[in-house]
Amino acid sequence: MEENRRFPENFVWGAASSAYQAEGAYRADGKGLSVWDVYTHEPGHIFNGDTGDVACDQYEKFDTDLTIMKELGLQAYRFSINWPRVIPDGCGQVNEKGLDFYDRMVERLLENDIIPYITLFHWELPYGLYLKGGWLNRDIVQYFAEYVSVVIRRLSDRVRFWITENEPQCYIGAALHGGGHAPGLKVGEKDIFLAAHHSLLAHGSAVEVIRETAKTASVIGYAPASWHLWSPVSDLPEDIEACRRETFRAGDDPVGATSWWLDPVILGRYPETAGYPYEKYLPEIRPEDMKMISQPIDFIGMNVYQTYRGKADGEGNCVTVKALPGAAQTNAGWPVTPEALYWGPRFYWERYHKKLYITENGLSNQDWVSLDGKVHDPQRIDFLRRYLRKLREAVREGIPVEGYFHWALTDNFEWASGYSNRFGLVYTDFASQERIIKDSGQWYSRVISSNGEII
Ligand code: GCO
Repeated sequence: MEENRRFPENFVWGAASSAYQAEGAYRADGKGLSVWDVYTHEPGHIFNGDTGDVACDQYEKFDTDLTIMKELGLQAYRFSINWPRVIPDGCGQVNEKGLDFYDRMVERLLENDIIPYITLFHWELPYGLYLKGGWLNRDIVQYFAEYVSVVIRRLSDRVRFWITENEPQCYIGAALHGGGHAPGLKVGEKDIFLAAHHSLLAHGSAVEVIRETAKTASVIGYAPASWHLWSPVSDLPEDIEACRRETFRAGDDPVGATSWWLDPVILGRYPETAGYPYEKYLPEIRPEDMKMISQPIDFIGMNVYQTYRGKADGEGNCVTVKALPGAAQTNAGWPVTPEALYWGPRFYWERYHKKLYITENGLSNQDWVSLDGKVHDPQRIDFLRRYLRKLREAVREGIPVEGYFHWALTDNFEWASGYSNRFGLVYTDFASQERIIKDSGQWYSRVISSNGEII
């Protein structure tokens, strides 16, 4: 009998974006500034001096992108709300025109049977709050709760799926520790852990607001970066165990570690960090803090692109195995390692027993418009075929991955690398704002309609 190559019948196929990377309209209709609006205007931070002032102009061209989503047969679309577009100063006065934009996005998506998955924070920190200390000021927990409350009041009658925060390793770690992300600070260890704690409290306050005020039964997730992932080079139990331990070890770079973010949210405690003297850096943790942080959520969002390879060294450690010379890499120089989409879900499920979505996966590719006017990207198709086959293995072993969001829908603003890294299923001509569905987009459309059978 033909083996069943399909994903589960209720598996959700989508694509993703984020506000600063796609919307543009950085000063339109009363929108306030975010730290990225300011940071990209400061010389030297962004490749080629690119900014997100216009990006994919999705503020004006959403209907164009919606038509493409419909043509691809997308079942869901993940996007973020730009906090200062809704509350220009980050706290206080609401900008109704900003809310109206997202209200219309939700309406248009639902009219086209596309489920909105909304990320409440994808790094768009209001500049006004940065000036009040940003994530270093515990008041941000209340400001975030107020912002979330405004969004939930307007959209939760039609939106069920929420992701509170995206990749704190970036907007705390990289942003405050000299990692090339806005606002581009280099604060001390103590402040990094303080900001991290506040961002976890803000996550908890958002869960509380959604649970208490949403007008429909909400499904809430949290999406840290999944780059701290080791996959075994063999199926030997000792190699698997060594990689599992390394994946969740918060050792020499706790704030970069997955467990630093997911253990408090799911397990209600910070992880052990063998060998790293982090205790002296931890901020004051008030009695109610861990309870606030670890309010139950419904899923973990996994942004998975790659994995290290590892094996046991015979002394209880995991040795990272170097890639072979000339191993496949993407345009961004990331290794092509499809096993990430098997071992990541498996290790997360075994530790947290929480449903999962792949909230980001894809690659940067050297895409351009060929003489025939099309965008041929066989590398992306091969990459996705390999990764999705590994994901299908995990799902068929019973690991509850509920859906997959390709990063990204269209080529967009890729942070410090500007527009030099194209991640889209859809090509964006940033001069004309024309869109061209790439070969991979046409292929992904068939993946969706066959529920994965063609991979
Ligand atoms: C991230 C962010 C996205 C990136 C994407 C490609 O994971 O870094 O969520 O905004 O653009 O991952 O780097």
